[in-house]
Amino acid sequence: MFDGLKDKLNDFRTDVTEQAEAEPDEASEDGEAALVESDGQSTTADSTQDDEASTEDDASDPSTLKRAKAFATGRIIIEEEDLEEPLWNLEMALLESDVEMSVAEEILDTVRETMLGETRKQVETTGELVEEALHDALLDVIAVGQFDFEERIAETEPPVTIVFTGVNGVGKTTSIAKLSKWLEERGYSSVLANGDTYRAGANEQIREHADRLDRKLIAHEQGGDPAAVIYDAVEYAEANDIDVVLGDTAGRLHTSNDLMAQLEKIDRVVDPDLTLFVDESVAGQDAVTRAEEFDDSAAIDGTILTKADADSSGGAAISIAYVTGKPILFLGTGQDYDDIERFDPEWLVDQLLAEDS
Ligand SMILES: Nc1nc2c(ncn2[C@@H]2O[C@H](COP(=O)(O)OP(=O)(O)O)[C@@H](O)[C@H]2O)c(=O)[nH]1
Ligand SMILES: [Mg+2]
Repeated sequence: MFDGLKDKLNDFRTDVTEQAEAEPDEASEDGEAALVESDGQSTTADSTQDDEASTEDDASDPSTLKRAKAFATGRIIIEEEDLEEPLWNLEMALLESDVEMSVAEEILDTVRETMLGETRKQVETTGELVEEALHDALLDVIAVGQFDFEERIAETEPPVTIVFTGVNGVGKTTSIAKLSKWLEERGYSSVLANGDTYRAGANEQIREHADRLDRKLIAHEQGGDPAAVIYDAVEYAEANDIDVVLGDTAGRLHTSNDLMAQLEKIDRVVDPDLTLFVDESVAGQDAVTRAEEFDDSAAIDGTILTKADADSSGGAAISIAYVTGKPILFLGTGQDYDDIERFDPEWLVDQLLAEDS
C-alpha cells in the first residue's frame, strides 16, 4: 500500500541529509555551509573555512557564529539553501503521487518551518530531524477532522442512519457489506437499504451480500424513489430494534443533476445521521475532486477510501481530509468482508516513513 509514495518520501530524507552533510568544500562552493553535527564527528564547515576565508570576516559572520554556538550546544543547523532543492524535489514527488496542490504546499510549509525552526528540540541526526518534520507535516493534513466513528455510533440515538454516496464502481455496496460485519463485531445490528433503484441488477447484487451476512434488506422496484426505500428501512429498524441503517445509493456523477437532486431529497426526507462519501484510492486526484463536489451538494461527514490495497500513490489518502475538511474514516483493503480498516492517521504516517521498503 502506497509504496511509490513511501519511496519518494525516503528520497527526500536522503536528499536533505546529503545536502546538509555535504563536505565543507562542496558547501562553500555553494556559498554556504550547512550543518554542524551534534557529535562533532562529521565534517563541519568551521575548520575549513578558517583556512579559506579571512579569520576576521569569519568571526564577524553571524551565520558562522550561529553554527559555532550550535556546535557547542550540540544542535543541528539547517540553512534555507540546503532545503531548496530537496523541497523542490519533494513537491514534484508529491504532485506525481497525486497529492493535491494545496495539500502539497501545506506539507512543504510545515516541513520548512519545522526544519528551520530556531527553538526546536534537540535531535541527534539530520535524518531524525527530517523524519520529525515529515511526520508532523503529513499528520497535520491527514488527520484533519478525525473523530471516533464507533463512539459516534454509540452516542447517536438509534437507529443510526448512514447513507453512502459516490460514483459507480468504487465500492459503495461492498463497503456497506463490510461495514455491516464490522458493526456486528462491535455489537451493533444493522439493516441494509438499497437506495440504488437506478441500476438494473442492483437489488440482486446487494441481496447477495445481505443473504451471505444474514441481514435484512429493504428494497423497492427498480426506478423507485431511493428516499422512500431508506425511509422504509429506518421504520423497519425502529420497529425491530436495529441499531444502524446502511443506505446504498446509485453511483452518480456529480454532473448528473437528476441524481444529485435525488441525494438532496434523501437528505431532506431521511435526514441521515451520517453521509459517507466512498471513492477509490486508485482514482487519486479524481477522487479528491469528487469528494469536494459531493460534499458541496450533499454535505459529507467522512470518506471511505477503497482499493487502498491496489494503490501505490497514496495521493487521495493524503489529500481528501484536508481538501474537504472531513476525515477519512475507513480504508478498504481488499475484496473480502474483513478487508476494511479504521483509518488511523498516525499508523499511516508511520507506515509511510518506515525505513524498510
Ligand atoms: N481490491 C479491492 N477491491 C474492492 C474494494 N472495495 C470494493 N472492491 C471491488 O470493486 C468492485 C466494485 O464494487 P461495488 O461495491 O459494486 O461498487 P459500487 O458500484 O460503488 O457499489 C467490486 O468488484 C468489489 O469487489 C477494496 O477495498 N479493494
Ligand atoms: Mg453498488
